[in-house]
Amino acid sequence: MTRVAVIGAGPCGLSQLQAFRSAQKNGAEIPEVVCFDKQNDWGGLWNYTWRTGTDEYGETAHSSMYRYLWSNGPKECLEFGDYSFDEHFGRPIPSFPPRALLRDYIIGRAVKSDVRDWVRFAHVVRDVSYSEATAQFSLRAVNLVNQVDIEETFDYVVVATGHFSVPNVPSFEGIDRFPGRVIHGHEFRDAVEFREQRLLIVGASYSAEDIALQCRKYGAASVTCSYRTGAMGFDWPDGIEELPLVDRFEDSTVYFSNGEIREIDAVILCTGYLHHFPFLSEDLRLLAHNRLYPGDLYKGVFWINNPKLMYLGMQDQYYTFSMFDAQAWYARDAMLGRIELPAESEMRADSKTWQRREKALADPIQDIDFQTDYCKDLSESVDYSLDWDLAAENFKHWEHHKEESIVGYRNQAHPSPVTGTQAPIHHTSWWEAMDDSTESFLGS
Ligand code: FAD
Ligand code: NA7
Repeated sequence: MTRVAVIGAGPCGLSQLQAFRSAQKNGAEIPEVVCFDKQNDWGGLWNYTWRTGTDEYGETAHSSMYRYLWSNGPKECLEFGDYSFDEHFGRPIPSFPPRALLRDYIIGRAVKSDVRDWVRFAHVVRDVSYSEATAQFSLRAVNLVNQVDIEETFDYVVVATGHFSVPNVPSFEGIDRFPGRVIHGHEFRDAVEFREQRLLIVGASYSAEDIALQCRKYGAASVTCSYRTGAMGFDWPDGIEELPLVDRFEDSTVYFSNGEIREIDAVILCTGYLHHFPFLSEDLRLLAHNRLYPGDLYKGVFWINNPKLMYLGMQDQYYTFSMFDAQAWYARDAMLGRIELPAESEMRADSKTWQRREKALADPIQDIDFQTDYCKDLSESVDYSLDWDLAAENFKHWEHHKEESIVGYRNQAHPSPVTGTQAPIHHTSWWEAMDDSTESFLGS
């Protein structure tokens, strides 16, 4: 029997399991699917943990999520085509749910599809290599509970290990003598820790934006964000500012490249993450940074050198869960032989065409159109549908709302691309909502 290994039971891995279950429910014969996850539970990054550094098994702690994290994009831009928020919650809910509700939603579909038995939890994958002789992959994993190695062979491997867990950590002159805390966003857990402190945040993307707002919301004395390429440029609330890149630290004094100087109590490096696949042999390893169309992947999924290896979710992400589904459905249909992949030269040419277009993108609106076209391109070939144009419109409104008010965009509501339902406006403005519990959010 054909065997498929899925590495990771986060949103991408669960999309792959869902894709196979859905085909099976529609009468298809499916391969044996074995999913490995190093954590004790599914959900990937959405499993909040207080742990930083290493987990209970001595493995690197996976999650980069923190307390009080609310969805940073409208839920109507990530909704599953085959499992709506209305179905999960039994009624329309506002557009920007806190972390716990999104995790509940992801897991709700997996529970409904009864795929838990396919997952081996607390199993870390250590080595994957391909043998031309047998035309199979050999995979070694460790059962972290009893420290027993297992080695098995598979016909296909799907890498769904995410790329927001291994921090990119730059250094700055004098930072080694800075007297306060220096952490990466990956280790940030609770904004309350920085109450009354003067905070420096390095970086100018989603993590910097959200952690700056969080820390100020929960009482940081001031937040100075430092950018390398360009400022985020929002109309920040009182107490948050942006300066160009840090030049050097002298004890607790920070000197910036434009000559400004600030006294700082703590530093959070929001400098992004590395695509990191130490468990793959060199010939299978994707080299990429956080971009919309990472290299050497056909359809953004298939490893062109050996398309029996697939990667899910390796893109910079506007779309998340629905894009992962479109990828997983497409990967499934290739594995089931329903889609025939073209010759290597054609795959390379197709990937290059997307990358040329990616290079010419000039602003977030064009980025959104690009990723929408990518999702449509995938989903048009498989039995996965939602109103991508409506989702794209939601994203564009969201971009404008952020420009209008960075503390206010989460007070807006959007229509569902799956059911058409218009979300209600949340009962409390996000800037004033300190309680992110499910009870408080749902108002029940
Ligand atoms: P992950 O969620 O990272 O899951 C990967 C899984 O692989 C994990 O369970 C891990 O344990 C497992 N794994 C890794 N290595 C191994 C190994 N060697 N062996 C076995 N298992 C392994 N998206 C949104 O839509 N909305 C948001 O508001 C949002 N906020 C975010 C906030 C933060 C701080 C971050 C970092 C990301 C956020 N995202 C958000 C984006 C996020 O990338 C996706 O939502 C989603 O979690 C990606 O899913 P994934 O399955 O690719 O990766
Ligand atoms: P991103 O979106 O990859 O952004 C990384 C940021 O870090 C970006 O602004 C980079 O600046 C900056 N960076 C990287 N290296 C440096 C150095 N050496 N010095 C200064 N600044 C640097 O990662 P995020 O963590 O913000 O977001 C990841 C996900 O988490 C995202 O999908 C969200 O949903 C949550 P640049 O612009 O390249 O100059």
